[in-house]
Amino acid sequence: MPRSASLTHWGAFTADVRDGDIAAVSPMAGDADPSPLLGNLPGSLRHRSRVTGPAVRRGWLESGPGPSTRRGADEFVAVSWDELTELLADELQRVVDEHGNEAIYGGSYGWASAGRFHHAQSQVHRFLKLLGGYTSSRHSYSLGATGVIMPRVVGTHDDLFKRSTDWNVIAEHTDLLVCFGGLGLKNTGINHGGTTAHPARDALRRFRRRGGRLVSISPLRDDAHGESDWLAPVPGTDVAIMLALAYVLATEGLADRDFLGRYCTGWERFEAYLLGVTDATPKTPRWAEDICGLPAEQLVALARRMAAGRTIVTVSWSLQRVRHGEQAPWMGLTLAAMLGQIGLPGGGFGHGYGSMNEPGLPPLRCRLPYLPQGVNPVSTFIPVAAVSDMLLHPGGTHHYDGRRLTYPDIRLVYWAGGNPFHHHQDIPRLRRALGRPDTVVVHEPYWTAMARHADVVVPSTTSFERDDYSGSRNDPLLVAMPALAAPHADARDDYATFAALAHRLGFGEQFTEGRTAAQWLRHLYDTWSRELEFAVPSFDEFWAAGSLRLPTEDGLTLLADFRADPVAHRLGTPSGRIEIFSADIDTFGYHDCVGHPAWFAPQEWLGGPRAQRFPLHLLANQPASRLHGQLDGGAVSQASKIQGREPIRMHPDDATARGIAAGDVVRVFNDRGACLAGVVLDDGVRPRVVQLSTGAWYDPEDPADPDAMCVHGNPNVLTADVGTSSLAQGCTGAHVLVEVERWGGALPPVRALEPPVVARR
Ligand SMILES: Nc1nc2c(c(=O)[nH]1)N[C@H]1C(S)=C(S)[C@@H](COP(=O)(O)OP(=O)(O)OC[C@H]3O[C@@H](n4cnc5c(=O)[nH]c(N)nc54)[C@H](O)[C@@H]3O)O[C@H]1N2
Ligand SMILES: Nc1nc2c(c(=O)[nH]1)N[C@H]1C(S)=C(S)[C@@H](COP(=O)(O)OP(=O)(O)OC[C@H]3O[C@@H](n4cnc5c(=O)[nH]c(N)nc54)[C@H](O)[C@@H]3O)O[C@H]1N2
Ligand SMILES: [Mo]
Repeated sequence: MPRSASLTHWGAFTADVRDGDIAAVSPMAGDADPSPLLGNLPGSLRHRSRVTGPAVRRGWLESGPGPSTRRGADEFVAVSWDELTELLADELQRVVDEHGNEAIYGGSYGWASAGRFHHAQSQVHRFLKLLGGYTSSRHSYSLGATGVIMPRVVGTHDDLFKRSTDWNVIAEHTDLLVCFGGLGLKNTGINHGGTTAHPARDALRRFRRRGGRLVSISPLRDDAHGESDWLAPVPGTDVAIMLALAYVLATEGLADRDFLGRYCTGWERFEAYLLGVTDATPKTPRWAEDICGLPAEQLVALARRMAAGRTIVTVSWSLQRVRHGEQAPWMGLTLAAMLGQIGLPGGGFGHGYGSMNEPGLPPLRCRLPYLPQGVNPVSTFIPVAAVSDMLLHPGGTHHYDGRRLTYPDIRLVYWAGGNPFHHHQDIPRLRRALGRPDTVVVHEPYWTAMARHADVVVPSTTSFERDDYSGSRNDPLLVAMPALAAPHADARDDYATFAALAHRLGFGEQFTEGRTAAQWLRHLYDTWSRELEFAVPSFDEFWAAGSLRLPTEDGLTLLADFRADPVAHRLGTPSGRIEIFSADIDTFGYHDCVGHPAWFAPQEWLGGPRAQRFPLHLLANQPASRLHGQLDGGAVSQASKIQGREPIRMHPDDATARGIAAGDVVRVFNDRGACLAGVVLDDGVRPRVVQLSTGAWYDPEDPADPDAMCVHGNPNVLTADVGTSSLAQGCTGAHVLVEVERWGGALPPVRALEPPVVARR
């Protein structure tokens, strides 16, 4: 591999580098289905939106730390690296001395970039632990509900993705793939840490050639790749559909009662609910039809088809990123248990095929090199999506997974490698929350909205401006990432920033252990290779070769061990079995998550009263044109924009009814906020559904007004900041009700990619 090779979360590539920037990229040879997102890389290293040097908000510099409504609107002042280190170290020390380490919020959620050593989350968390600790966050925006419900009912959530049924097993054995949330290939380009194999498209081709059929249950036709049976329900009603399918299986003698008795607990409690014994509402296909809009006959036919062959029920991750998001994966698992094929090749349950390039890919037989993280002396944490709540309500309490948690009083927010203006819901509320702490620190390569809302902006290198290596648990290659270019302007590695801070704060030796970044790379590799049960080349040989192939566990079937021997391989649940009824959850007494999977009407859905005011259901899904907000200025992302705005897809009938034409700019709004977007018409979108992906950089028309319209199309100005339920408190950003109207006024310019003014002193 030539020296200009590197790795991103969406694939490995070789680059032509000219004038310190990536000029062109080619996918790594051998990638079966390279991600189009590689096209966002050229021009990204010297892009005008890069942070060129350390900067401090003028109000903070002149008036000192304290709550402020000026975050996001104030001017920045350039400071030297020495000044920045001194200011920041002193402020960290002040907060620790006056308020204790708990007053630092270091959850710092976000994807950052590929790289085992320079990974921003690993660096910031290690640094803050050595500082004496910080309030942390649990779980992810990706899998907030799953991360809590699935360990309780199947004993794991990780194994559902990392030890899932292999794509090859599906291609060879599955007759029917029933995909709740579809099986879109737009998402399977990506895996955290980097990915070099993209087998999904080819596996689906082989599956179809063998006669396999795919049923895509999704409001969007293109959530299924290739030929499939498309069922387009009302969004948010999948649990009702699953219950109706379960009802047919239970009442037509198609449920595998041996499997339910041997491998599960609580079937009877659930059956009483299913049949309406406990609530006088049998969950019949007719009942579900009124909720989901799919004809009852279609549901009956689907249930019978599912029982007639080898079937996988797979639930996309999006279905748990909504209010009551615990229910869809739990009910999907229950439905698969009723079919009795869990643990059989090509049958059973899946979670996230089509969500990530992870389910279906064989896991490594070893771990990857890792930076030791140490222990956080502070035990206070929040469910990750409770960040605004925490900042707004110090001392407030909330339910979480059977406990009652109290919010700490946060004085300093530290972010490195994530963008809350990308990931968090209800941006107007987030802006008010970010006004509360004394200090907001952000490490960023780019002037994202989060950087613009910081008091202290620390310019980071990108992953292409430093040596590193990376890989992921479900990819066979460890890939060397030699720097492609020198750091842009005055940017520094996060490691160098933390090392300087640690030295000034008196724990430099512990943080660096006396190693430079280059020495760490070698050290982590050498330590790792000594722990392996097989031999690998020396670090120098690996670096020269550019990549290293690691052994994988091929041909897995999810829960095959458990099926073969449920005693020896008992699950990590209280019963050791799949819990269709969870006595623990039942005892929590939550009104919004009971002891068995159940249908709860959401707040943001077309069947509820709110839809009279905001009659369109917006899907804020993952963008096909980039990873989250990363490289929004890249060519692929920019090519998707309409008059510079993020595209919103809608059904032609909904557009006509509002006097809207393709290519128009529209205002998308509800009672929380508004944004502009550019219209794409598509009859592959269910009527009364619109789709506006996440990731357009937040661009408030008036930066001083937290309620300002976003002129660029960030859907998180519209979404509700509420947890999935008292159980998991996961992110619910996938769905929101809106209205759309043609924008008749003058078009405000998009300024998100223009760097803010940074004054010289
Ligand atoms: N409405 C709605 N909201 C959602 C979702 C949804 O479906 N709907 N999806 C959610 C999901 S699943 C996720 S995972 C989140 C994603 O949310 P995030 O992970 O926060 O989004 P990214 O844009 O990837 O942010 C990563 C940031 O790290 C920066 N970065 C990259 N490399 C480095 C580095 O080396 N050092 C430093 N310091 N910074 C670096 C990038 O420039 C970028 O700004 O969004 C969530 N938000
Ligand atoms: N290109 C690209 N790929 C990505 C990412 C990215 O930013 N860009 N992000 C990655 C990350 S961090 C994550 S966590 C995963 C997330 O993976 P997911 O959460 O699965 O991804 P989404 O694109 O949000 O949703 C998938 C599809 O679910 C459908 N859907 C939404 N609501 C409903 C519903 O109520 N019912 C039904 N039946 N279908 C519904 C939508 O049509 C949507 O296109 O994606 C990963 N892949
Ligand atoms: Mo995610």
